[in-house]
Amino acid sequence: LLNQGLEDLKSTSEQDELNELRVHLLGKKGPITKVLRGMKDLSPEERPVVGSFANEVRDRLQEAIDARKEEIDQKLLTVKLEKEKIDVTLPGKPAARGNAHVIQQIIDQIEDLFLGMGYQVLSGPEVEEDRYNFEMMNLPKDHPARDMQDTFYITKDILMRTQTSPMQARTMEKHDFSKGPLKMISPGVVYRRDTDDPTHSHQFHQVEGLVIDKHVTMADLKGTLELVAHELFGDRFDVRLRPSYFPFTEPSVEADITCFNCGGKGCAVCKHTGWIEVLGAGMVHPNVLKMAGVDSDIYGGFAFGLGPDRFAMLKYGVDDIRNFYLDDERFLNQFSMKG
Ligand code: FA5
Repeated sequence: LLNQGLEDLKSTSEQDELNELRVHLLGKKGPITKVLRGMKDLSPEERPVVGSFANEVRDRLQEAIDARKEEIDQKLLTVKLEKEKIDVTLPGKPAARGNAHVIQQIIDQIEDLFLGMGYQVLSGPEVEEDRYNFEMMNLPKDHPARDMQDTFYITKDILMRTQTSPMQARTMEKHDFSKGPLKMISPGVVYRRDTDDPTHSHQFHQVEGLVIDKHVTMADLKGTLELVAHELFGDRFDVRLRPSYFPFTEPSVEADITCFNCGGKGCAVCKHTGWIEVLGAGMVHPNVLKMAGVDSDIYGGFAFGLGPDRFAMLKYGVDDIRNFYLDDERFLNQFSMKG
C-alpha cells in the first residue's frame, strides 16, 4: 500500500488529483482507516504491532502528500510568474499626446517671426486697471470712444481688458530708452461684451506690437504688417490699409486681408466687401507717450493690435470663429501637428 501510494503520488500533477488520492489513501473509507477500525477485532498482542505499523504508513503517506503538495504549488507559481513576466523589450503603447490649440500655433508663428526681428515677447494681466486699459491709452473716463469696446467691468476701476494695448503703457513706463529702442509684442486673451457671430467672439486673442525709437515712420509700420501677412499666409492674400480711428494712435489705420471664403469676390462672411479686417494700427499718439513718461519730442513709434483668431480663420478657411472655443476634438484635431 505504501509503495503503491508513493508511486501514485509521483504521477499527480494537479491539486485536485492529489486531493483525490489523499482521500483515497487516508480518507474515512480508505485502507488505513479500515485497518485502524479493524483493530478491535485483533488480539491484544497484535494490536500494538498492527497499530504502530498502520500509523507509520499513514504518517509516511501524509508526509509524502505534503511534500508533493509543496512541489505542485511551487510548479504552479513558477508557471504563473513565467506567464506574468514583463517583457521589457516589447515596444510600449504610445501615450496620447496633446497638441497646441490652433490659435496658439498662429501665436507661436507670430512670436517666432518677431523674435527673429529682435522684438521682446511680453505678457500682461487679463484683469486690468481702467487706468492702463483706457486712461493711459488716451481714453479718459466718459470718452465716447470707450463705446467702441463694450467692457466687462469688475469694479469701477478694474475690468477684463478689452485689448492688449494696455501693455503699451506698461512697457513704455518701464523702458530705459538710454539702453536702446523699445520693440515688443504682447500676445494674450481679451474680453468684450460683443454678441457672438461668425467673426466675433466675446473672448478672443490679440497680439499687440509696439516699436518706439527716434525716427520711426508709417513706412516702417506698413512694411512690418506686410511682412507679417506674407509670412503667415503667403502671397495669395493681399493686404490693404484703410484710414481709421483709434484714440491712442494718430494717424490710425486698419488692415484688411483678402477674404478667405470668396477670394475677394464678396460673400456673407466678409459682408460682401471681399476683405476681412485683421488688425488695427497707427503711429503712437503723443499723449500716450507723455502719459507713460516718454519724451514725445524725441521719441515716437508705431503700434498695432492684430487678431490671431481672424488670422487662423483666414489661414485655414474656418468660417465661424466660435469653432475655436467649443473644445470639439474633431474640429481641433484637424490642426494637429503630430501627423
Ligand atoms: C483694438 O483693439 C486696438 N487696440 C488695436 C490697435 C492697437 C490699434 C494698437 C492701434 C494701435 P480693434 O477693436 O479693431 O482694435 O481690434 C483689433 C483686432 O482684434 C481686430 O482687427 C480683429 O482682428 C480683432 N477683433 C476685434 N473684435 C473681435 C471679436 N469680437 N472677435 C474676434 N476678433 C476680434
